[in-house]
Amino acid sequence: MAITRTFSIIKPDATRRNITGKVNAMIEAAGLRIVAQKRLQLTQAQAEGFYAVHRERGFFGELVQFMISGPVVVQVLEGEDAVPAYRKVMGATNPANADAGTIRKELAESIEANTVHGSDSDENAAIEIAYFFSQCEIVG
Ligand code: RTP
Ligand code: MG
Repeated sequence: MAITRTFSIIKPDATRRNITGKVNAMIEAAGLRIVAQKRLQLTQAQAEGFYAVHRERGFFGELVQFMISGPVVVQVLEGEDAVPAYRKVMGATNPANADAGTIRKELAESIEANTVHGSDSDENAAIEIAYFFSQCEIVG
């Protein structure tokens, strides 16, 4: 296994409920290191650009509105096989289907307000990290 990076967003449902620390504690307990982090209010254009792959899906408009409904925390996580490691601790997209002990099972409100985003491949992680962070903001 190799030390790699993934990109994470703590979504507006979590900032609204003031539970970003709980999410970070679960990330760190899973052995991942937060090597970059900042709180942002996404613009509609930023959210649409970030989720461009979902443009044709029925939930795109609602997803974008949700993602700009409050602040988010964007993060770079580092660890052994970080992409699958983070998806494991996130749990299934729909919290109703997520395993016990995962972030979405323990904290998420619904399939949309599901508390966190995590990259789905190393290739997309690199693209998503570059969308929000410059090299000098990431301290491994
Ligand atoms: P994410 O990209 O946020 O890490 O989540 P994911 O891979 O588990 O899910 P994905 O299929 O990429 O969907 C992106 C986000 O869109 C919202 N969603 N809503 N209403 C719906 O049926 C629906 N399906 C997906 C979720 O917020 C999901 O995280
Ligand atoms: Mg996804």
